[in-house]
Amino acid sequence: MDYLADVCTRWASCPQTAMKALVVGMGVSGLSIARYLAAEGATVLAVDSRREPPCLAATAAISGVKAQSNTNIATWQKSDFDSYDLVAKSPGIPLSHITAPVEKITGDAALFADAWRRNPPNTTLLAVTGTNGKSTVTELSAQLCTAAGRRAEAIGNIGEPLLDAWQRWQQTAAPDVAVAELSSFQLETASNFTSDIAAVLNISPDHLDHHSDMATYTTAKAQLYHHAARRVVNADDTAVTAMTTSPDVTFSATERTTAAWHLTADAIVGDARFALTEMAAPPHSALAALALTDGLSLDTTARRQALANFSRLPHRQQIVSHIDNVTYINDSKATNVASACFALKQLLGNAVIIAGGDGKGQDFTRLATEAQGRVRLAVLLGRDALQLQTAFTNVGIATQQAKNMPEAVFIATQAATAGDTVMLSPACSSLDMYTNYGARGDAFISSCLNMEHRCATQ
Ligand code: UMA
Repeated sequence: MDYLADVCTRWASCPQTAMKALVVGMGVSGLSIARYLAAEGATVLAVDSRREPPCLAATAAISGVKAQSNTNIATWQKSDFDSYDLVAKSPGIPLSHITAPVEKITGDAALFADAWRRNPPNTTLLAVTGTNGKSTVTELSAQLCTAAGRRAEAIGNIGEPLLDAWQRWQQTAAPDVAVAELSSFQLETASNFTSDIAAVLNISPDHLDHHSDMATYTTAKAQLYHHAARRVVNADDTAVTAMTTSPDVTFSATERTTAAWHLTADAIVGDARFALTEMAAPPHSALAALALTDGLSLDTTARRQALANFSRLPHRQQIVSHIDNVTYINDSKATNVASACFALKQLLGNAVIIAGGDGKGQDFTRLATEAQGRVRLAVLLGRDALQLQTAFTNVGIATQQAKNMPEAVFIATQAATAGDTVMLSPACSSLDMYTNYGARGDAFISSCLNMEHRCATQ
């Protein structure tokens, strides 16, 4: 459905000073939307279902904006939206919670695209979405550009809301290159999103509590290609290849391929050869980032340097320690099976993995299959440890249960041998044991550092 048919028409037909907008959600993106719309001259009411949403005070402080917490628009009738020209939702709010006419509904990505169309900066816009790896690819792409002397920024779902970046660019200069990470939550209301280069990295079941089904989720992601000047496509992912009949650049993690960029056992090969041994970046993400920035004529030595110097993002295949020639990786952000499989595929050599938590009813068979031939022991934690045990045992992988993270790291350290990796990649949500995946990752890191200290003093 064409949401916001379109904000573009709406802006054109409605004098902006007369525009009445409802902003739903007062997190960081709700705040950025309210700030942007107010600056455009609209009168804004911002609402949030929470009593004390994170950005209540900051939103209330904007001139022209009224902030109202403890207001659940999921209970509103269609007619309650009559007095608003525009209903701008925060990404995390499911469309099904909003009964406003669809043509009124928009979001930060659509508003950003509209602002860009009306006043294009002298910036090359790269756009990235996908189920897994999008933050790393976004950050790495920006770093490849920076290393080659371009002023580049990573924006969007990775951290700084799109409209905050947009408003900042009105005060200071816009960058040469902006790499925008977009989630399916943003894309579901952004049929107008336009970019110079776009990549959908991969698609696997995720966020199905937000999108009603897999088709809706895939359709949201596919919006990224609709108005992209150059489409970068993962040739290994059938859901992605089905999104466009005219890819401009392809990449593949298999050796026998006709893709422009591909991964061999020891290198990424495209317009040049990039050896994996000289790379701190995860290989699959490096492959996608090189394909995404293909065409920007970035210097090859600079790209090699950026790949070698890359610091992995917190909790995403983040290297946290080296003990006795064993590498310890924190991938706590892997809260589902697809994400943990993605990390497993990128391991060089054998591994001991730490997995488990709240399995959210997932089937762990695929995880166990992916682990075959790579994982010598699975150390299992949390509520659904027994389900994981069954899946790993079925494919002949040894398992051991641990009561808590320090014990899991201890068991993993005992089992690992020189050249191995110990990786926390839980495939589960953390909420049965921790407040969030960050707290779980932090527990892993401190357990690794304790282990490092213990080994050093032995
Ligand atoms: N709220 C309601 N009613 C509801 C649900 C939520 O009022 O029914 C309110 C909440 O009370 C809260 C506000 O909406 O106050 C939160 O909005 P939000 O969930 O959209 O979060 P933001 O703080 O605006 O952050 C969002 C992204 N969050 C989500 O998409 C869930 C951030 O991505 C992003 O960094 C930020 O915008 C800037 O663009 C986070 C994320 O987890 C990191 N993203 C998902 C992912 O990467 O998998 C998509």
